[in-house]
Amino acid sequence: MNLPIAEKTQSDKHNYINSAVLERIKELYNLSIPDLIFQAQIIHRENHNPNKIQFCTLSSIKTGSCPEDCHYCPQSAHYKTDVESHNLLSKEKVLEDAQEAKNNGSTRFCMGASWRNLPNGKDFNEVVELIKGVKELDLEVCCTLGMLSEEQALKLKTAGLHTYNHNIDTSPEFYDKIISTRSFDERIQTLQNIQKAGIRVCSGGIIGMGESIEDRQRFIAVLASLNPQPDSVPINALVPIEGTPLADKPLIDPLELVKAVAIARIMLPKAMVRLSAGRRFLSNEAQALCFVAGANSIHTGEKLLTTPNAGLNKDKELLNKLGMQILQ
Ligand code: SAM
Ligand code: DTB
Ligand code: SF4
Repeated sequence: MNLPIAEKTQSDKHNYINSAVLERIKELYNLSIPDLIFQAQIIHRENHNPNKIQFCTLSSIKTGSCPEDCHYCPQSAHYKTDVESHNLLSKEKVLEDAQEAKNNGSTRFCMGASWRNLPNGKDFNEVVELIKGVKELDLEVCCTLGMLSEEQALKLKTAGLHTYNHNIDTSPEFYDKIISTRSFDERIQTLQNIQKAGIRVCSGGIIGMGESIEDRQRFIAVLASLNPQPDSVPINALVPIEGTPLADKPLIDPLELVKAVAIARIMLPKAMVRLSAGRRFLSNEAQALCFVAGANSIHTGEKLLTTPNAGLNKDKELLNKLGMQILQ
């Protein structure tokens, strides 16, 4: 049984996790990859078309100078990285990019901003206009703008926002080693605000930041214990960025990513499982294995938010080789 988010208190981190869910995840972790993928395929085929992948395009509508200290992030003002900061982009530019994303097969357009929390006033009003404009292009509109109050969430819902991305990033226990400026509880609070407003929740995290296997298990267990479960789960592989505290972390073993995808698929059967950052470092074969394990969405385009991505042509070629199609 899932626990409602509201019942989880600040004082007990373990409260985020349903113990039966965690036990099941531990069992799954002990399976061989063939056995794990077999189980994931059963669930995947019961809930999704196994030959279709959703294309989602990201756009960094406000970049850099972020007051948060997320150790992985090139946009944090705490670290010296190559990212060029800019304020909120114009509506013309964003809608042009959204139209291009649509022309290239994306059905979802996700606008990201490097805010601690979405400011009220001029920027808020401009974001509302962006949401309305992207929705008019008949795209699913997603935003990831930092923390959100319930009141703000309601206004964004009215503007036509389909989904909001806000990641828990890792286990509650490892979280404090990665971010000090905003707590795990605050992240959960934002997820609750989004969900209460009737906006779909997209929440996932990053593998490869130096977390233990147990942290990975607990990270997926938190997501799977949320009630309702998130509609979409992005699984990022850390992209080590020069200048950030995680710059020297080695790239994750792709099979660890396959495992995380398969377990997310089994534990969150209805969710879109999105293969996100770090995909460019995966071979075609590793990506194929992730799709077989239940990933059914990718972030496509030449760029993620600030870092290079696999690129549209490569993605189309890959789906072609695999005999798979873009989900329309
Ligand atoms: N500022 C907003 C926030 O933090 O919610 C939205 C943008 S933020 C860049 C979205 C997510 O991208 C983060 O939560 C993190 O999971 C992921 N991300 C950022 N930098 C990354 C990196 N170097 N490697 C992998 N994932 C990363
Ligand atoms: C998510 O979990 N991954 C995407 C999306 N949500 C917004 C962002 C990945 C960012 C990777 C680093 C960058 O390009 O700046
Ligand atoms: Fe800011 Fe988001 Fe980057 Fe954290 S992940 S530093 S909140 S842009």
